[in-house]
Amino acid sequence: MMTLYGYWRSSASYRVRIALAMKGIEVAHVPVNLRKGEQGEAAHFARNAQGFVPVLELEDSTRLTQSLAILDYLDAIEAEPPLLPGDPILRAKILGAALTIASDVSPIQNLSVLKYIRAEHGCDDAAVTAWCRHWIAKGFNALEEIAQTTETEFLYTDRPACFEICLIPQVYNARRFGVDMDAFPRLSAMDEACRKLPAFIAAAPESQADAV
Ligand SMILES: N[C@@H](CCC(=O)N[C@@H](CS)C(=O)NCC(=O)O)C(=O)O
Repeated sequence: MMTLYGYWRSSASYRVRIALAMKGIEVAHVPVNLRKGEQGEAAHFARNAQGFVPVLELEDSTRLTQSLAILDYLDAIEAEPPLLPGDPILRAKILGAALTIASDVSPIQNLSVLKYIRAEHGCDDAAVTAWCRHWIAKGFNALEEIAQTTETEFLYTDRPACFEICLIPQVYNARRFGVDMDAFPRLSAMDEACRKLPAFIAAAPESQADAV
């Protein structure tokens, strides 16, 4: 069995958990407690030189990092349901929207980034919250604009794909930081629909054994 090193509230771990559940792949879950700083311990750096979760360890001990690369691996070993379609243009559009979250929005709220702006730039709780809200809303504004032009239930498809796997964990974070989701009706509808599906329920932070 493969092992997923993750954290219940980590959005990148949440993405991988959704993909695993959608594909019906069972893994062993090993928590790395980010609040306690376990990602900075030597044991975890040996798994991921960046000190991030998630890490997917294969049966032969090969370790994969970066959630979107892990999703790509899971699509390669288990085709159904596909996380990205075969059509090259649709594929690029879905991946582009997913990367808007995974590359442009999510990293700016990383625990290490927030610790840095607190320690080096004197940001207090209010400033950190304002920072997170600003960058999430900026990304969501662009995605909502795209979503207003498509007629599918989800962004470009009628079932959740790679984009929604990135969106739902980011909406979870948006709520934590008090982003007004009423400003994003299409994204909110996708979030509501996904969170009713068994794979998304199983992968949700509150369903994890290490949730506190
Ligand atoms: N681009 C990476 C991001 C991974 C990442 O940022 N993980 C966060 C949790 S969501 C983390 O481990 N943070 C620990 C820290 O910032 O110290 C991916 O998609 O896997």
